[in-house]
Amino acid sequence: MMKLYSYWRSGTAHRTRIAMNLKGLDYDLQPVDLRAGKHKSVEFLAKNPQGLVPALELDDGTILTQSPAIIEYLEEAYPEPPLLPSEMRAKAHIRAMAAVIGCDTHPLNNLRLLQYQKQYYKATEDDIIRWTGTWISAAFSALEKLLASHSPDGVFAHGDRPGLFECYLIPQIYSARRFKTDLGPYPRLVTIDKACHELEAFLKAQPENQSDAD
Ligand SMILES: N[C@@H](CCC(=O)N[C@@H](CS)C(=O)NCC(=O)O)C(=O)O
Repeated sequence: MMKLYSYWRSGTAHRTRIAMNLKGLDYDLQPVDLRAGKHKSVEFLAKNPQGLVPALELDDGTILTQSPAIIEYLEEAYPEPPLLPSEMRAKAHIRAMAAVIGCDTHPLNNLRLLQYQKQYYKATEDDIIRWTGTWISAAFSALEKLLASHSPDGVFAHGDRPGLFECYLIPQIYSARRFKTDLGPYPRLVTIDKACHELEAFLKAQPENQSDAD
């Protein structure tokens, strides 16, 4: 069985768990305690020299890293059900919206950046909330507009099922709530979040439902 190296509150591990659940894949969850610094251990660095979760160990021992690469691998190795639309332009729009979160938002709010700001710039909790809120709000404002122009109908970003975009969005909304970002201006995103939380694949991936959650 595939092994997923994960941390319950990691947004990137969360998005990978959702993708695996949407595809109905079984995996053995291997918790890596970020707060205890286990991602910097010799054992874990041998699996991922970047010292970041997630990492996915395949049945033959191959280790994949970087959640976008892992999810693209899963999409190719297990095409059904697809996470991406088949039409090329629709696919590009979905990938772009996922990248708003994956490339331009999550990295700015990651644990190591926040720890660095606290250590070297003496950032307070208020500073951190302002920082994270700034980038989350910028992304969510753009996503509301992108969804309105690319997917004006229905609940999800494409069709009547969640896919790649929702894998990225739901962990980012979880993080936005954690950092006290006001979600009032983003009604479509909140509607998508609500609809996803009625689905088993998302509930099973929720941080609080992980074996290493505290
Ligand atoms: N681009 C990477 C980012 C992975 C990443 O930043 N993981 C975080 C958890 S969400 C982590 O391991 N952080 C450890 C740290 O910041 O020290 C991916 O998508 O897999």
